[in-house]
Amino acid sequence: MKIIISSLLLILLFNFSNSYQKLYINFVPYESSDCSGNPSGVGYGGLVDTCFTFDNSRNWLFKYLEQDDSITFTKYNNRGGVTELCEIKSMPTQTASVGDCISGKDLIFNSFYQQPGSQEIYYQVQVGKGEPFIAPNTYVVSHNYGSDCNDSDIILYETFSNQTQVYISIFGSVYEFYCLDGTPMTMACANDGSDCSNPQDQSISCDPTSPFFNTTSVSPDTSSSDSLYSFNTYCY
Ligand SMILES: *[C@@H]1O[C@H](CO)[C@@H](O)[C@H](O)[C@H]1NC(C)=O
Ligand SMILES: *[C@@H]1O[C@H](CO)[C@@H](O)[C@H](O)[C@H]1NC(C)=O
Ligand SMILES: CC(=O)N[C@H]1CO[C@H](CO)[C@@H](O)[C@@H]1O
Repeated sequence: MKIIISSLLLILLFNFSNSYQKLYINFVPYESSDCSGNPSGVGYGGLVDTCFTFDNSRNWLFKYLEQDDSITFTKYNNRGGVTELCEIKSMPTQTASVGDCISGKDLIFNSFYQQPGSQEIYYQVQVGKGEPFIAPNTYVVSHNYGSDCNDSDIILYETFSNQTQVYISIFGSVYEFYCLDGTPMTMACANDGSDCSNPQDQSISCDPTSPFFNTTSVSPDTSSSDSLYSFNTYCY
C-alpha cells in the first residue's frame, strides 16, 4: 500500500512540476478575422516570463495569468547586444484572453518577414502547457536552451503553415515553406510568389547558436556559454 501511495505521489508531483514549469504562449496565424479554418501563415511562440527576440530589433515578454486564463505581451527595446533585457517598453502591455482572435496588423514579431500581397493576418492566442501549441504538418524553427535538441527546452519558435510564402527582406526574395513527408523544405519564388523552384532540404539537427534571450526566472541559468543554446528546423 505504501508503495502505491508513494508512486501516486510521484506521478502527481511530476505532473504538477511539468505543467507548472513550461508554459508557452502561441500566436497561431489565420487569414480570417474570426480565426476559422486552418492556420495559415507565419506563427510565433515562446516561453512565458522569458525575454527573447525573433529578429534582434525588438524584445518580447509573454506572461500567462492563470486566474482569468489570459495572457499579456509586451514589446521592449532591443539594444543589439548578446544578452538582452526586457527593460525599456516600446509599447504598452497588451492583454488577450486565451482563444481570442486578434489582428496582426500592428503586431510585428519578425521584421525580416513580409507576407507577399496584401493579405491581412490574424492570430489566435493559445497556451501550450508543457510544450508549444503547434498544428500538425507545420514547418518549425525553434531556439532551444540546451545543446542536445532531443533533451532541451524550446524557448521561442516560428511556425510556417504548409506552403506559406514569405518575402524575406535580407535575402530580397520570396520563399515558400513546406513539409514533404516530414522534411522541412523551401523553394525560392519570383517576387509575386509564382514560379517557385529549387527545392532545398532545410533540416537542421541542432546547430549551436549564440544566446538570444534572458530568462527572468531562476531556471534556466543565464550565465552560460554559447554551447548551451541550439537551433532546430523540423516538421511537426
Ligand atoms: C536525437 O534523436 C534522433 C532520433 O531518435 C537520433 O537519430 C539522434 O541521433 C539523436 N541525437 C542526439 C544528439 O542524441
Ligand atoms: C505540403 O505541401 C507540399 C508541397 O506542395 C505537398 O507536397 C504536401 O502534400 C503538403 N502537405 C500536406 C499535409 O498537405
Ligand atoms: C541574469 C539577468 O540578466 N537577468 C535579467 C533578465 O531580465 C530581467 C527582466 O528584464 C531582469 O530583471 C534580470 O535581471
